[in-house]
Amino acid sequence: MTNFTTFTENNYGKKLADASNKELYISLLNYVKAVAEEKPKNTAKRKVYYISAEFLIGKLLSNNLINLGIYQDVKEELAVAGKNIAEIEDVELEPSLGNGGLGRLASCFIDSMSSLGINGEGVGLNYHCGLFKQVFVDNQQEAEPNYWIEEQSWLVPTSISYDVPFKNFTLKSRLDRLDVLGYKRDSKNYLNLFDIEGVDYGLIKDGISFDKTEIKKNLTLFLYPDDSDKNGELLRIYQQYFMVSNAAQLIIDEAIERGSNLHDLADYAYVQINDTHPSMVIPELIRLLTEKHGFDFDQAVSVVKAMVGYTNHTILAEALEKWPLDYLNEVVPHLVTIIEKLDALVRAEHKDPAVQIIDETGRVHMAHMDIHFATSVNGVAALHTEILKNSELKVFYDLYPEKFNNKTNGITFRRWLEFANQDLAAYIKELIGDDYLTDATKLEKLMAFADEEAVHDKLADIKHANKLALKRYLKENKGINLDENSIIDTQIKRFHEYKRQQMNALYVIHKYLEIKKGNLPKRKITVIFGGKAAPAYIIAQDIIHLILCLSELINNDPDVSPYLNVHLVENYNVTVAEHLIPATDISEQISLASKEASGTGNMKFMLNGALTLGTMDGANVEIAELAGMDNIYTFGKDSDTIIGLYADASYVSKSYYDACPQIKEAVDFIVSPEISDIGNKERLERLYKELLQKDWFMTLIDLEEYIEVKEKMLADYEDQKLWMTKVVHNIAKAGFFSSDRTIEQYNEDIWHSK
Ligand code: 26Q
Repeated sequence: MTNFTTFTENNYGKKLADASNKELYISLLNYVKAVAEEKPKNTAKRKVYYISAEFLIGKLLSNNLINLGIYQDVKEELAVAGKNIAEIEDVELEPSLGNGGLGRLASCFIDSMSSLGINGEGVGLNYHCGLFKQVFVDNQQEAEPNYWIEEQSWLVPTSISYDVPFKNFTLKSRLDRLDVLGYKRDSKNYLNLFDIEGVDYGLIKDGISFDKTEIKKNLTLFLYPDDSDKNGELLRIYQQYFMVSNAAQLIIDEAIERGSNLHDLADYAYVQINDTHPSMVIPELIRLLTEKHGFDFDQAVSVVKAMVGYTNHTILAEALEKWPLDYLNEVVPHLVTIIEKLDALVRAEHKDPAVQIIDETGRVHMAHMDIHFATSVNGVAALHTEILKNSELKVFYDLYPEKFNNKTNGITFRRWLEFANQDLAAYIKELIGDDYLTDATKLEKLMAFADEEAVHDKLADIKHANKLALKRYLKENKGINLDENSIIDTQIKRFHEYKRQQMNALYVIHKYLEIKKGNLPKRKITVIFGGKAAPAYIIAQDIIHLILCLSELINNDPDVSPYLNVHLVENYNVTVAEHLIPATDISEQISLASKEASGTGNMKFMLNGALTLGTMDGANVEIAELAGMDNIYTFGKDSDTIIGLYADASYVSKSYYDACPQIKEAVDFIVSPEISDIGNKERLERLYKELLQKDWFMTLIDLEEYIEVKEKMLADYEDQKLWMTKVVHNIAKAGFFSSDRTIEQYNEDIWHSK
């Protein structure tokens, strides 16, 4: 392949210097696609199909250039022509095929599968509008459609198409693919995104509302439409079945093509089910084997049982899918027949009602079906897996102890360090080389520099430069004025009560009141939030509203704003994360212990030299173990205590409010005239009442200690030698959180591909 300059001249008849950023983006897109086309596919006999309703892939240009090993060359070619690669990156629209952690994890995993040369592909849906775009109006979240597919995109059309039968009609699919290029590897995989032909944008009315019954025109219009009503839930079932029926047909076709007689299908394919959203792939594979390939039922079950694994990402009861049989009967009656037979198989073996697939109210427990018919059941961090084994899924662990295993999540260092924090990556390379990009444990070599003042100084310079870059980004794109000389304290993730953004907001109130009283901090603090709330999740919207009101109040108060700023960044997405994480000092990981299965943002911050302020939850526990308790700031009740409180229903939020004047003062401020004058009384009062009367996720139980530990952290920041020593420890020990390690473990213990 020629270099980019020649490619552009040959294909577009233009010198780089004469092309616009948009033209350069299009040329780069096609250049990368041309290079990718020449790469052979991975070929190991057993192919992994990672089926997921979400792939939060982020922008692809830079990631692809880095993985091809040509990022620096292209950057220089552009620079010589007076062009800035960052401005060309800006032209790309971010695909929004995921909500949060689960979708981003799937994207890191396909990157790692390719980077390790594993024959493994993603299978999902190509949502045309994806996750909604968040806009703030009157300090409240509103949702707009996010159109991300352009005329020229990374999607590569194929001629693959299947018929997917529903009760009342059959839908034809089309398959578009993205090339998934491994880091400096001469082979590739695909992300397979199934779609329908007739998507109709005209169905969209106000915001993101649309006619949910027009399945033939809306099936891939949005990601997870609001499922608070029946039509929403039915559409979700249509989407899920469409995804897995296509996946199952692809799996069977590809296996046959590669010489399988289908009785040996498990030698050719392994299906990883990412949460329960793709669980119907189990009965669908069985249906296809029996109806189309002459298997009897028991034969089909034993083949399928040897080729699926289930990953659990949550212990929140409301996120565990239980579809009413009636709904499934309305959409996919042919699958209900199979599910009932599977349920009968389970009943013949096990009498305990807690392990049945179909419960006494006629609901299908997708996770139960997965566990009975999978070879492997895994959690996503050590603590999470222990909770699954000892409480949430204990009855199943007692039945199948051999199936349960842990696979602590990971992140791809190519995107989250090499790309997002180029100065830090270059400095690490200078210190220890860059082989950590393929063997992350090599980062440990940084331990030799933990106490070196020159290294501390350089790391501080890099952090400052990243704050300046963030300042420019926020100014240009989000209308925010960032103070680059402040301590940057960041909480970015979906808005959910269990993640406790409201606790951070109460800290902000506390700090505001302290400043008003004249207790001024040594250094200015900027508290940054980012995240979307599900449109149907009222309390989460109320929390967003409170933070936006606080932001307005505080940033405009001349007494306070020299010491404290609060920002909620609009439309948080992967691109925003790539800017925020490298500039952050304090990583907020403050979920109620036992509730955050893993977290992956926590790992990204650690790798980028932020210190964690967190509870002993999810992967924070492993961060603490690896970095050492001296190098992380932990607080709060532990998971056993919290699980105990739920078990005996003994948490009373009001008792914490009554017992601690600091807490009372902060909570009362939510309905104070200062805030009420700015905000919406109904929202603020609802949130206030929720905290005092219910507080299901126990905000107040940890608030006092949270304030105390955060203050300690801010004080420690003033001792830069101490702080930077901790920073080096964190970066050096972050190697464990490479998704390459996670994927190697999946392959070693579950997939056995290669
Ligand atoms: C379920 C039923 C109906 C509608 C929607 C859903 C639904 C949608 C999305 C349920 C769950 C999700 C997403 C879950 C998720 O992102 N979980 C996160 O997964 C990460 C990767 O393992 C973990 O790090 C996080 O701790 C976990 O919250």
